[in-house]
Amino acid sequence: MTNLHYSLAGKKIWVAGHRGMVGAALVRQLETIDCNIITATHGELDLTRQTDVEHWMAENKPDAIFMAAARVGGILANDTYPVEFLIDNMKIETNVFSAAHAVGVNRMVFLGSSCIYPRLAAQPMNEDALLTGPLEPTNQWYAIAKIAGVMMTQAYRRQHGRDYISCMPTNLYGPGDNFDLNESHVLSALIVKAHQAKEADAESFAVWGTGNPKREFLYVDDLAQACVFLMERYSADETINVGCGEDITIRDVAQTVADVVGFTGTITNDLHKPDGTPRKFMDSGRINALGWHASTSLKEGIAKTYAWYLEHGA
Ligand code: GFB
Repeated sequence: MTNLHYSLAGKKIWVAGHRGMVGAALVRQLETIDCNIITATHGELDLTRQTDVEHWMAENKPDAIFMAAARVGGILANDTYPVEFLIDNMKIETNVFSAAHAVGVNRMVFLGSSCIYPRLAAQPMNEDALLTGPLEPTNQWYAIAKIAGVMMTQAYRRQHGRDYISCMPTNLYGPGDNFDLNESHVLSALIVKAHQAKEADAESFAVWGTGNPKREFLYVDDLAQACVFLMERYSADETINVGCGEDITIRDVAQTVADVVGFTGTITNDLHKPDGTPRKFMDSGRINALGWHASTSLKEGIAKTYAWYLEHGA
């Protein structure tokens, strides 16, 4: 285990995006630590409005920030709303970074996404792959905004000595996920589809695309634990991957979801929908070497997410 670099004990910690799946998991993780968590709902603070962010930051002056606020979505949402995925995320990042620096916030973890890497990067992808090739067209807008966020951490480190870092989570799922079939990521969508097919006693449900792409899935509470680990123990310019160390085809994860949900029918393919990146399996060797590993298996994570969905979403 690498040494403690920054202690959260007694600090005022802002979780930006606390109502999202990642933000809520970060709050759960931080509640196990003696620190003062501050949050702001979208109604209290619109992060796309610069002066509002400046006023809020000056009033609240957090010691450290987990920057988990973003406009997020699955492949269809990204491909449908390029303006929002690029502009809203650029505004949010620019406003938070500049206002944080202006009031002297010296510690931040910025959360990116594995889609920042080139569409056909060598697999598994390590951090050196960044900006070495063309992006996946379906989410290039979000990827550019997230790459800009990585560059913002590096710019503030270099020019102002701010101890800001960025991390690159792989595909995430878990409690608090988005279960809207048009906006959501694949795993939450498959849970909804398998559940609805079971309830309707349907013969089948459809996955988008061929089912051949592979994805790496990290349970969101494992990510939150990794983010706290990095806040406390990582300080460098380079971004750092956060993955679970194995990936799976969409076809196989759909079958795993069906098994967990208890749907025994067949799984078909909707070939009118895009496959997206063929594979985006990350090399998480650097964070593993620091002492963090994912701990929730895919089947266990799906079961926990399905239980949450039944309690809150279905
Ligand atoms: O999770 P997902 O929407 O986004 O899709 P990406 C992953 C794969 O699942 C694609 C297939 O190959 C989809 O074709 N898929 C199958 C489905 N059935 C479904 C379904 O019902 N819904 C969805 N959504 N997919 C995202 C980026 O890429 O990865 C985001 O667009 C972000 O910006 C996220 O970076 C982590 O994994 O393809």
